[in-house]
Amino acid sequence: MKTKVCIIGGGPSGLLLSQLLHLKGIDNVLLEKHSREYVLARIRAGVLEHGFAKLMREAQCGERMDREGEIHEGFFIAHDGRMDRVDLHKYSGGNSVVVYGQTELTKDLYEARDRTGGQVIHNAEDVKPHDLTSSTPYVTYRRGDDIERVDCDYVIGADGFHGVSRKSIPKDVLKEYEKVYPFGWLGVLSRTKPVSPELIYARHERGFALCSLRSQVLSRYYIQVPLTDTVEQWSDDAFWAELKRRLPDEVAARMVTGPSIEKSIAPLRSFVAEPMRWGNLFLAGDAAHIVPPTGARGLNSAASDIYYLYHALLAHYQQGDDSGLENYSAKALARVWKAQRFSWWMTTLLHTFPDSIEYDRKLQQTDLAYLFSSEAAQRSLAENYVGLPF
Ligand code: RFL
Ligand code: PHB
Repeated sequence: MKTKVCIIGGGPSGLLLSQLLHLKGIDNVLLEKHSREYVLARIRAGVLEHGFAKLMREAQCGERMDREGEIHEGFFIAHDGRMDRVDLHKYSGGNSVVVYGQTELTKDLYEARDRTGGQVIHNAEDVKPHDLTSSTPYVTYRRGDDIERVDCDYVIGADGFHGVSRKSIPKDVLKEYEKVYPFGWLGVLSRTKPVSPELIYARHERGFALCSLRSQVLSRYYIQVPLTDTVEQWSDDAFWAELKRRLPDEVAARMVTGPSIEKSIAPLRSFVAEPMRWGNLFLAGDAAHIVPPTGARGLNSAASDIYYLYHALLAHYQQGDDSGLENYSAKALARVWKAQRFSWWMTTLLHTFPDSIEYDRKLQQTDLAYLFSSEAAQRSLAENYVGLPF
C-alpha cells in the first residue's frame, strides 16, 4: 500500500490529524493496534480548550460537541473549609472550556473517518516503522499470518505513551525527562446528577478530590489514592464516603451517589521526550509527553501538536514549504513545557504529598490565599486553563 502520511495510533491525536489531512486531499493511512470497541471503552479526559473545540469544528466533527458539550466559564477550588471560584471568562479575555468526554470526541472522530471513507486499520499487530531517516520510510504490520507494508513520505507516531514510535528513535538522540508522583487518581463514573454545575478541585489533608461531569446525568469523580491501592480495595460505598470527607460539608450533603459504571486507577506522571522529530518520524500527543491530569492539559496538548503538524504538512504538500516541518519539534515542545509547568503547579498546589512537612503545607495554603487575593494570579491560572494560544 502507498500513501503520503502513515499515522500510527487511533486515539484522538491520530484520528484528528487523519481527518484534517483527508479534508485537504492529503492521502493517509491510520494503523491502530486495538479494536474500535477497545479504544472507545477508555474513560479519560473531559475538559477541552476552546482552541481544540475550534479544531474539531474545522475537522467537521464539532456538531455533537456543540450540541451536547457544556461551555464552562469557571470552576471552583475548595480549600481550607471554603470554596473559591476561578472566573475563566473574566480573567482569560472572554474564553471558556468545553466539557465533553474524550470517549464521545473519539466516537465523533471515528464516525467522521467512516463518513469520508478514511483508511483506518484496526487490530494492526506488530506495527514497526522502518527507514525513518530515508526519504522512503515505510511501516509494516501483521494481520493474522500476513505482513502488510505501507510506503509513505512521513510517519506520525500518535501511539500513546506505550507505543512503538518513540522507541524507534535511537537512545543517543532521544532525551527523556520524567517525574513520577507518589500517588494516583481513583476515578469513578456514575449515572448520577453532578454535585455541582461547575468542576470542583478540592485540596484536603486526606488527599485531593475532583468533582467533574460528562453531562447533567453523568458524573465523573476522582480521589487521590496511594500507588499501592487497587480498584478491588475500593467498594463504591468506600469511594463515596472518602470523596465526601474531602469536600466542604455543604457540597458533601448534596452529593447524589449511585453505583459506579466505571472505576479505575491512573498513576500520575510528568514526561517529555525530546526531540519530537527524528528524520521523517514526527511524534504527537501522549507518545511524546504526559502530564498529571490536574491541569486538564493532556488531550489539549495532543491537540496543539496536531494543529502544528497539520499546518506543517499542508504547507509542505500545498506550497512546497518545509519550514513548518523543520520547526515542528521546537514549536510543539515550547508549548508542551508550558503545559508541563502548569500541570506540575496545579498538582503540587492541590495534592497531599506523603513526604511533605509542615512548611510545605503552609506554602500550599499561602499559594491559595495569594491566588484568590490577586487578580494577576487568577488571570495567570485562567489563561493557562483555557489554553495558551497555539
Ligand atoms: P492515546 O489516547 O493513548 O491513543 C494512542 C493510540 O495508539 C494505539 N497504539 C498503537 N497503535 C498501533 N501500534 C502500536 N504499537 C500502538 N501502541 C498504542 C493505542 O491503542 C491508542 O488507541 O494517545 P493520544 O491520541 O495522544 O491522546 C492523548 C490523550 O488520550 C491523553 O492525553 C488524555 O486522556 C489525558 N487526560 C486529560 N487530558 C485533557 O486534556 N483533559 C483532561 O481532563 C484529561 N483528563 C486524562 C484525564 C488522562 C487520564 N488518564 C487515564 C491517564 C484523566 C485521566 C484519568
Ligand atoms: C475529567 O472530567 O475526567 C477531568 C476533568 C478535569 C481534570 C481532569 C479530568 O483536570
